[in-house]
Amino acid sequence: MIRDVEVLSSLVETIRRFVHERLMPAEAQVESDNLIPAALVEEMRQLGLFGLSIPEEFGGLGLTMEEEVTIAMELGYTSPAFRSVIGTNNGIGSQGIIVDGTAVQKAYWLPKMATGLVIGSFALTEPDVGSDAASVRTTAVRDDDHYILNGTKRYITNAPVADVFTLMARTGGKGADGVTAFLVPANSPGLSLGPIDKKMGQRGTRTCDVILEDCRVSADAVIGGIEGRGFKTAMKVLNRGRLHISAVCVGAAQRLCDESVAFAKARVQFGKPIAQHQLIQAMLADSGTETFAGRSMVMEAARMFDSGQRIIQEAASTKLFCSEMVGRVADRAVQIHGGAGYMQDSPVEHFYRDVRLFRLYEGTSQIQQIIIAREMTAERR
Ligand code: COS
Repeated sequence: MIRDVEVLSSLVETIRRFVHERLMPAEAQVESDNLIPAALVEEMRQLGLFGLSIPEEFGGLGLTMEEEVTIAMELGYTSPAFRSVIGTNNGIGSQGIIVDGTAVQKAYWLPKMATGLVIGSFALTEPDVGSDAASVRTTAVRDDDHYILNGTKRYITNAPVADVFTLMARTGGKGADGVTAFLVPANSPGLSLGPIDKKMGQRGTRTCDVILEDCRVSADAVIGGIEGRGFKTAMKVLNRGRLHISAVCVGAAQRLCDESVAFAKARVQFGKPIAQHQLIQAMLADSGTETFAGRSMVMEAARMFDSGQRIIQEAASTKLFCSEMVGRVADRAVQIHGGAGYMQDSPVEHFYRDVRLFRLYEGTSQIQQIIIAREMTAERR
């Protein structure tokens, strides 16, 4: 439910202007430098973008899911690297604290995250643990009023700039019930970072390994103060994260549609703009239709989330459809652009590489299919 339509539309208008006037002109620079200019990060901070989903009582904007995905679609219109800077503070880096943290943990971390003064990150994946999230191998052993952590976390978004990690480690036996979520400050003794990962796309984003060697954290770093709840915390965080990522996919698909239409109207072949050739029209029509379908799914699933409904299946379906859909739209965009779409100075070239990641992180398409089928066949239905 959107609480105040006027406030939201003015926020959306502000973000849209910021995307068009400040972020889109910097896309080529981010692509070549593999870095987001610090001045733009500061502008994002000033706009409150780090605290979109953090409750107002902790200094955030306290947006509903419907409001948040509306903003995420606007941000998805430009290079995903910009959204990634603010993505962990709004999603996987803060939501564990919001959904399961103690009052003290919320009061300490959330106001700092909401302003972007502290960057939160989420460390679940490991060298041998990805899709099978319940098999976390990193260990946490109690030592008086501390825990000693050992293990390696892999491909951790924003790790090179993070101040605190929501980090899953094993405190108990095998399986999901043995996993505990910790809030591990980046400056904890025994925590170090690997070299920055070299990725196919999404240049300007920063991921790397987080290495824990007898890393000491205080016992009150356990999220919610209870061992064995980390897997469920991670799953709840990911349900929400999957809707946010889906919205970013829709924003990117809209951009690719707009780039394709502009190019097809300007490019003349066989004596007329290619937009008037029916085979090009078919590709435009399929991309426009699929983008609309993705947007509709995102909005409906977000409304269900806001009304407190169980959305495990819907979040997985939306993520599956939107991430696969934007891949198809990007492929058609390159096809419509022809050779020009294969050149590095074309935005569709980097979007083509950038959107590939959406089918992988926060659960691969195959994991979404498993979740959907399980929910459909569960006894309770
Ligand atoms: N939301 C809320 N609770 C969930 C949940 C979800 N999406 N998925 C599982 N749970 C709960 C289950 O209900 C179960 O609770 P009970 O013990 O009370 O019954 C518990 O968590 C264990 O669930 P399950 O038995 O389904 O665990 P599995 O090991 O079989 O989980 C999947 C398998 C595929 C669902 C899980 O490993 C997963 O989501 N993997 C993908 C992880 C991922 O996205 N990685 C990307 C990196 S993070 S950016």
